Amino acid sequence: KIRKPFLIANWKMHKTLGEAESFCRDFLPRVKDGGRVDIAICPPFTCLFHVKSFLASSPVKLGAQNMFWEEKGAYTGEVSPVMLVDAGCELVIIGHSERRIILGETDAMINCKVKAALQYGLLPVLCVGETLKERQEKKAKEVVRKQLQEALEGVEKTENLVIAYEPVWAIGSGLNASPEDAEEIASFIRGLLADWWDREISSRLRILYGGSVKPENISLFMQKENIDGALVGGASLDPYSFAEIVRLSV
Ligand code: G2H
Repeated sequence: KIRKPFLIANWKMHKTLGEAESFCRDFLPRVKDGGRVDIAICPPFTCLFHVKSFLASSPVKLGAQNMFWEEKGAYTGEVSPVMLVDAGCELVIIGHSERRIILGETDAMINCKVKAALQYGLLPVLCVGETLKERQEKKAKEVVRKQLQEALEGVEKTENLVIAYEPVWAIGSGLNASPEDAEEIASFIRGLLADWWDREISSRLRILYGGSVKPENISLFMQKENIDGALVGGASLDPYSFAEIVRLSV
């Protein structure tokens, strides 16, 4: 593959400090040579700084699952890009469907977050994906195109971007998309970016699949031309299963 595989653990709202520490002790020795694959862990905010302390001599990067777009101010309950950088983050997940659906995050908010991440030197991992109803109505591409277009409105072409295609119906459901369906959308996304930006940049951007990825199915996704890795939820909570996913992704 021309693009280096990227495996990102999205812990969602899981793990106390103690549990995060025990994950690191079991997981990190299994991924010592980070040469062939990029790996990141996105713990909840409360664990970021603690997890960072274990990553010092490891190739694993630290990421957050969300952030606000302002640097500081009266935004009760929010966390800024500067705070994430300060805690040791290099990347941030933006626009995950759980935030869109449960927390009411809009494409306009996601656009502000993508811009803020780039401005403060964080790699945005932008999530897009259709619901089951939209897929059944054959609107998957239309939905993904709109989400991407609005999230990237006014964003200068950049290589500092990762796109995660996560069909909502495949998330945490145990029902993964077929690798063929995922590849079809990944290739559609790469085509859109080639049109909007340019072919050169689009061929270098990493597009990940997310939704019930596990050791049993990761290789099928990685075999696809336009899928360059995965955003892993449930299966990333267990250090052995996430290490196995990393091992099987190259
Ligand atoms: C999709 C994915 C990680 P899971 O949300 O972002 O979660 O692997 O549990 O489906």
